[in-house]
Amino acid sequence: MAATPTTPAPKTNHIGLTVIDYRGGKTTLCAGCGHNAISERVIDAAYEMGVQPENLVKLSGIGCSSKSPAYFVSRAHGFNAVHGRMPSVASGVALANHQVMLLGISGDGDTASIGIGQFVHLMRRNLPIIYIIEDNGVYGLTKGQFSATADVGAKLKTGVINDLPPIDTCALAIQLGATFVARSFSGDKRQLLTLLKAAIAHRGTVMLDVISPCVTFNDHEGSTKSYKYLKDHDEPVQEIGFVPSFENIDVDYDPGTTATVRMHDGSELRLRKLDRDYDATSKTGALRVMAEAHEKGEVLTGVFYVNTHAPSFTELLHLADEPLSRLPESVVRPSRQVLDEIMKGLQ
Ligand SMILES: Cc1ncc(C[n+]2csc(CCOP(=O)(O)OP(=O)(O)O)c2C)c(N)n1
Ligand code: SF4
Ligand SMILES: [Mg+2]
Repeated sequence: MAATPTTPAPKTNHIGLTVIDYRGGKTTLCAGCGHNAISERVIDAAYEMGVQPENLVKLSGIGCSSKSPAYFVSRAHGFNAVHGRMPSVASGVALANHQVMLLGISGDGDTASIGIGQFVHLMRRNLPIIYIIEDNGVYGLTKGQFSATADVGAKLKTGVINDLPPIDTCALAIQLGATFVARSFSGDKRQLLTLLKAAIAHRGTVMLDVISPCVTFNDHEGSTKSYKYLKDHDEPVQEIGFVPSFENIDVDYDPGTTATVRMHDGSELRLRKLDRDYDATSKTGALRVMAEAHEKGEVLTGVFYVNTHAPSFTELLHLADEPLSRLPESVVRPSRQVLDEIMKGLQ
């Protein structure tokens, strides 16, 4: 008698979850929007790294990009903040519970226009957060006006030309103190996935600017954030490899041309040199190379700067091991006697 065929058990990650456990709701963004590809990579990275969904806090502001957290890891916590104000909500979450993993999704408008004040202060604190800008150079949700990351000379569909210089969010983040700064392209599956996995292993501010074409308002001839422009001008500064701590670290690599960065959890980030000599541990070197590339109209991608030694904001504050949100009132509330003494001191 022939054996009854059995359905193979679904593949699981090292915490026993399947990729389905990391999915979100069905996207309502336009078909082909770069933001959808980023959500897919977040799902893959969270699955491959074995992120505990209930330990993840997804935060965003307002925009098509800021809707994205609804489309991945439904089992996580989520907070959709006011336009450009996600960093202050994220800071509050990190202080209330420094054991959760923060993932902020913003847009170029949300970050570099209305939210720039909050963004710069977030970057200088090195708060443990992965902050992703889904960067399409326009305000997609409000029908495609230029944002502050649009390049000089970029053209809208209506023929309007941008004559203001862009804010380079990566250069700004490096200058201000973020400790893992990278740029990628939503169409580069491999590079983006590797960067996201390394970002999960980092403890400090990860600022990841992902060029993410808006197919409805900014994917035409004359745009510098279109799929075609990126395909023609994307210049990776290095080839990126990542070996998570729970995998066999002894995989072959060429140490002569590869710089290895050991991440906080013991994982290894391997940066293999390409044509140009790029040192991702030098702030000044990174800023110079980025400025030179900008003058040539190249879109550099890869890890621009990484520093695994700087203390994160929560370490600087010497917070108690037990998260504030879990401490009982009997511990966090001063007694009547203590309050009376304080009041006496004020008289
Ligand atoms: C306080 C406030 N001002 C303005 C708006 C209108 N508004 C909504 S989304 C948006 C810009 C979104 O652009 P971006 O962050 O780049 O996201 P995208 O839609 O391009 O992904 C603006 C100006 C708003 N919702 N709230
Ligand atoms: S309008 Fe642009 S940014 Fe918004 S969902 Fe559509 S393609 Fe994406
Ligand atoms: Mg935008």
